[in-house]
Amino acid sequence: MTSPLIIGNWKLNGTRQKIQESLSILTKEKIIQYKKHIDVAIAPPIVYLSLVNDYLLKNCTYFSNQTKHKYIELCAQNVDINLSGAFTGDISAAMLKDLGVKYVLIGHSERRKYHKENTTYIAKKITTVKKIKLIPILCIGENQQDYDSGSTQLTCAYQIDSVINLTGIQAFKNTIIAYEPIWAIGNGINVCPKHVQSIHEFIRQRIALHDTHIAKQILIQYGGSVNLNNAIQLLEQKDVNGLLIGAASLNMNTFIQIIQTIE
Ligand code: G2H
Repeated sequence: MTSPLIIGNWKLNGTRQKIQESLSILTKEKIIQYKKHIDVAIAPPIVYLSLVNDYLLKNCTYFSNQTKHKYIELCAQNVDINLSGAFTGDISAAMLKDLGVKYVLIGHSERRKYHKENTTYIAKKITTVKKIKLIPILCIGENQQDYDSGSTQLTCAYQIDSVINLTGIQAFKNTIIAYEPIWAIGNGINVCPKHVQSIHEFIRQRIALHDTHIAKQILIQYGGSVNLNNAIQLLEQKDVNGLLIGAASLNMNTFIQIIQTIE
C-alpha cells in the first residue's frame, strides 16, 4: 500500500510574513513527523519556494542513509517546457530541482483556462519534468457541462490519451494523476465520494489498457473543495490515493486538522 499524498496548493496567495507564520504553525506541533505513513507537500507560489525550502531544511528534517530529507516536501504550481535559454519570465524544471522541489503540478484547470495550455504543451511539460527526475502531477477533470451531459469519462480519457499519444505510456511511470472536476473547484461543493471513486477507477483502467503495472502503481489524487468534513470519506475510497487541497490548505490549522484525522 502506498502512503496517501496530501498536498496543499496555495495558488496565488501569501506574503513572506503569512508564509512564515503558516510554516511555524505547520512545523511546531510536529504532526507531520508523527504521521510517517502520510506524505505531505506544499505548493507555495513559485517566488516563495526558496523561502519555504530554507525554512523546512532548518526546522523539519531527518537523516536517512546519511542524507538529509524534509518531512514536508515541496511542490511547484507550474513549470516551463524549456530547461534554459532565452525564454524571458519562464522557470525551468532544473531550477525547481535546485530549489528543493519534488513534485510539479501540470495541466491544472486554472492554467488550461487562463493560460490556454493545450494537451501538446502539457505532454511536453511532463517529458521535461521527468527528464530532470521531478515527479509530475497531471491534473485532469471535466467541466460542469461535461458532467451534466454524462461526459466525465470521455473528457478524462481524452486528457490521458492525448499525453499517451504524444509521449507513450511511459509518461505515466512514476507520475501522479490528480482528478479535479472543474465544477467542484473552490466553491465548497461536496462531491459524492462514490462519483470520485468511479472516476478514479476509470482512470486506472484507462492506464491499464496500455500497461497494467503502471496502472497498479500510479497514485491518483483527488482535488476540488476538499475540507475537514469530506477529506476522510474521500480518502476511504479504494482508488483515492491522496488529496490536492486548495482553499482549505490556506488555513494552516485546518490543513493540520485534515492530516490529523487521517489514520
Ligand atoms: C482544486 C483545489 C486545489 P480547492 O484546484 O488544487 O482547490 O480545494 O480550493 O477547490
